[in-house]
Amino acid sequence: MTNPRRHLVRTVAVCTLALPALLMAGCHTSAPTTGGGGSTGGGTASGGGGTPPPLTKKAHYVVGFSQVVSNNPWRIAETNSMKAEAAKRGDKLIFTDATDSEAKQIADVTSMVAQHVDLIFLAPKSEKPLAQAVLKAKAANIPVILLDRRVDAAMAKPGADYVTFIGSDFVDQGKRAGQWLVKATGGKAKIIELEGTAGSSPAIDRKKGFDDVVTGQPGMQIIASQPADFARDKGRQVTETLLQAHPDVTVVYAHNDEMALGAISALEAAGKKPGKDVLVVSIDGERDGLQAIADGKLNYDVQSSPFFGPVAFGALDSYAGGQKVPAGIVVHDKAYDAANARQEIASSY
Ligand code: GYE
Repeated sequence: MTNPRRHLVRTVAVCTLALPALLMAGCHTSAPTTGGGGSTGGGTASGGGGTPPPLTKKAHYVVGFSQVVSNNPWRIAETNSMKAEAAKRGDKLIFTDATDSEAKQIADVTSMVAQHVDLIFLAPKSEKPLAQAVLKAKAANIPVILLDRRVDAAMAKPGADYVTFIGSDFVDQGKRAGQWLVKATGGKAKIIELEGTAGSSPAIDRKKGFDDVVTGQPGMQIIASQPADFARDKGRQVTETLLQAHPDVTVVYAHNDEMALGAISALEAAGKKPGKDVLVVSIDGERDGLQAIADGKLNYDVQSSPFFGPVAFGALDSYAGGQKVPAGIVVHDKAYDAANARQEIASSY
């Protein structure tokens, strides 16, 4: 079976080599690059076989964008990027917000299928339930491009059941957060980990990348790890509860900025100084996150770029033009700390 992560790793290596001009546009900092390879063969809708449905080249397209939720700046920046790119091209974007509900997101995709859109951009909530939505679209002969989260590769495969996955290397993001902490703490830490939405690819992979680094450090220990749904309020509530059982915590690692910001409030309410008594590391690079670094409350933030519009529509064009679209298009992310956060605030979201 093809391992999607291998596509992602290969991607980085081929980024600087000759690639279609449209996709090369993503080969600089914080924008997507290309890699991997699609499979070919006869089509089935059961998953794991054939090729994605074809897309006929047109002057203008009607496309769906199924967003998972709109409760934070990262999601809003992504939506704005998709809407702006569609408007610039004169394409029609049918937008839906699943309000973080898997059932609603499946219904949203089903409704796009019923409207016979040309292609569906899907930012799936979780890996398994949303694989079904991908297969439904495939059965209706509508190609899908996944944005920012994957679906389970055993249920639906890039290059076969859907065109491609465009997004960050989440394992690497978690690893970078862990490596920074090893340096900052000299390998000594008691860590609370706030996980993203259970069953979502960034939560699974950001945990894996980070935990792998920590496991190799005898003086570092994850004393509690719990989902807080990528949400600020939940991040605050979960941290509040965990602090009662673990007042000896020295680090909070959050899978996104929103949860880190919630944790910062909880730490302050408990009389601790976030960024000093308890180090806080996170992922995303929202404006509020960068401001928290400038304020000395967040220590390190690995970027996860939400600006998918140009690359998403670039991949659509390549696919419609009959070019081979790689199975994975990886976003390259930078990182923020006290040395650069302040000057990045103005251009953040
Ligand atoms: O980090 C988080 C969001 O899927 C990469 O989801 C995305 C993550 C992002 O809600 O803030």
